[in-house]
Amino acid sequence: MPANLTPQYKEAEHRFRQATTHEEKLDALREMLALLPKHKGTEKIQADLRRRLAKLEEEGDHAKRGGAQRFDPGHVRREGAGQWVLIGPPNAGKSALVRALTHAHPEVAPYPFTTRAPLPGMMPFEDVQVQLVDTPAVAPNHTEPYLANLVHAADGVILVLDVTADDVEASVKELGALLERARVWPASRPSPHDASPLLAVKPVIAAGNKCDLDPDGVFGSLAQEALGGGIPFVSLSAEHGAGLEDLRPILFRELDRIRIYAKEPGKKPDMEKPFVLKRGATVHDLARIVHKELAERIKYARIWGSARFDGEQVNRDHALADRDVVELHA
Ligand SMILES: Nc1nc2c(ncn2[C@@H]2O[C@H](COP(=O)(O)OP(=O)(O)OP(=O)(O)O)[C@@H](O)[C@H]2O)c(=O)[nH]1
Ligand SMILES: [Mg+2]
Repeated sequence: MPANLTPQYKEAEHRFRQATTHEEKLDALREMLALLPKHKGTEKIQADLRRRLAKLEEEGDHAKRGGAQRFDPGHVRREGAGQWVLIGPPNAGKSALVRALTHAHPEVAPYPFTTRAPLPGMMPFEDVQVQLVDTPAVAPNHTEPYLANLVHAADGVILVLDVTADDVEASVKELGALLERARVWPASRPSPHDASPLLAVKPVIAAGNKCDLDPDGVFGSLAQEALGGGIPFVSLSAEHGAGLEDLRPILFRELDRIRIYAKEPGKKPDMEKPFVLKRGATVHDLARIVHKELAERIKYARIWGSARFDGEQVNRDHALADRDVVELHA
């Protein structure tokens, strides 16, 4: 039986996926449960949401009993156009990659378990910034339990592999198990039938690092084979720079975001700092992030870019396109 989920429910679900704090998650989940149509076709979803809610409430109680708020390494505040979390076995080059692509300076060292806590850095791409989060290694019996939360809340996941390592296949299995614990499903693979609404479908890509030690690409091909189909694979060298410029645009594109330049009537648009929205966002969505109050009053917009002609007037439900210049009219 189809679940017939309403747009309001889907909006709450979207908020749940975007939530990074415990309170935001609880709020969104309670709303999802309240808005879920209650019938036979949604029984499984109801049970799933209730279970998750009970777990979150219990975690909240624990935190309260623990007194003052503790630093939670399982939450890194999302900044910029979107957040990618890098996961991989020890020594794969996760920190070297974050160092090469962002202004952050995580420690890079030739021994395992160098990185002890998540560390975010911002990667410039054209006129936006994309957040990359370096993390401690994933290894049997050594994986930090909070990594599953971090991966679940991210907008995308980069599996970093040293293609020359002799245990690539075991590492891929370990990473697959972490994705499963995190309830993450790679967007590029066909969704499983009867998927739980709490399964987070998001881009998962692989970075085949240390390609400088693999001139014929033989190890790279083996790593790709170990990953199986449906995971985009970028061959690169974090230390020597090969492939990095291929990776940047992929990291922005896979987030499925659009950049919008706002303009006031009679003035030039601000081409320096675009607003970043989900693909499919409308004039009304833009108004909401420009100014909440404005969103209620917005009547129409003029668009330069994807419009049929410059300055075309469109209504508030019009879907915007990447790099549109938009003038909002209340
Ligand atoms: N040849 C080569 N060595 C690399 C490359 N990237 C990283 N390394 C080396 O690999 C070792 C591990 O790099 P890190 O960036 O510390 O690896 P990590 O995945 O962060 O490791 P942990 O924090 O221990 O999990 C270091 O000695 C780096 O110099 C690369 O592209 N080519
Ligand atoms: Mg590291």
